[in-house]
Amino acid sequence: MLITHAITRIPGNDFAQGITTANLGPPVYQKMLVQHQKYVDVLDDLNIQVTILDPLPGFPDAYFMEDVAVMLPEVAVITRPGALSRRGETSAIEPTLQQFRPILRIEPPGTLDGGDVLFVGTHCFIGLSERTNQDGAEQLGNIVNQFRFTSSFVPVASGLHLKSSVNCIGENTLLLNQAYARFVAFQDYDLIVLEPKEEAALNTLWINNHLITPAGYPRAAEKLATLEIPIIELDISEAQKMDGGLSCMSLRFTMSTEPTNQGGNDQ
Ligand code: CIR
Repeated sequence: MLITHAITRIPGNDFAQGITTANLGPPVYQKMLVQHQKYVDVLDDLNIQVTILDPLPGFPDAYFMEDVAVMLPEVAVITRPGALSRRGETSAIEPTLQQFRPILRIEPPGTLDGGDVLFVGTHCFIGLSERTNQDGAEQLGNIVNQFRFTSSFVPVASGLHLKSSVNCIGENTLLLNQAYARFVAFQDYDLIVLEPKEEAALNTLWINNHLITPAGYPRAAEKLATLEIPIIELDISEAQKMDGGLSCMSLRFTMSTEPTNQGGNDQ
């Protein structure tokens, strides 16, 4: 499926106050802005029309757009983020989403972060994590089922979100860690497994027949090269210091009316 649109938000100068468990040193705002702009430039180069929102004061994690909504071909589902400090981000994204899709919502007591939602073709894997609870996962499962997607739940035992540890990087190919490589749920796919010291590269994006991967993981880059599609490496050191990766910094979707066999905001 061709991704035609993305929504990003410029990180605010309070971004270092966001939630983080990473121990990678203090993040630098100017560097963050430069890296974020390069990320937007890459989407632009892939012919994606990027809507760039202003920083959201008081919400230092708000540039991690992926967590606040799940895009289906017919609707946008506004999530209910698991972290209390991020709940208010959802009302801020609503006017922008309304320009593209009718809105549905995850309702209390459900919680759900978009980082826990992985589309592979017409299947939607939903991670049960510290951010996404059973009720939120069931609500999203019911919604995607109404729009022709199947769904299943996957426990998230390590990493922040499901997509910290497994991503779809080809029509039938998953990039995952050693623990998920043993999961029954993933055995129907071609698997590329990364070793623990390169797990940060698991959050690689497959967009418009390109792979966008974080810079600095040579073994991962070698394995990705076997897929023989163009690879773009991006330095995202400052987002990584805030527990972020490539997928979280945009909400990606298609406005194409051509029939597709894929959906959701991830391919
Ligand atoms: C958080 O803890 O919510 C942010 N500091 C990082 C969110 C990263 N989002 C993602 O991986 N989808």
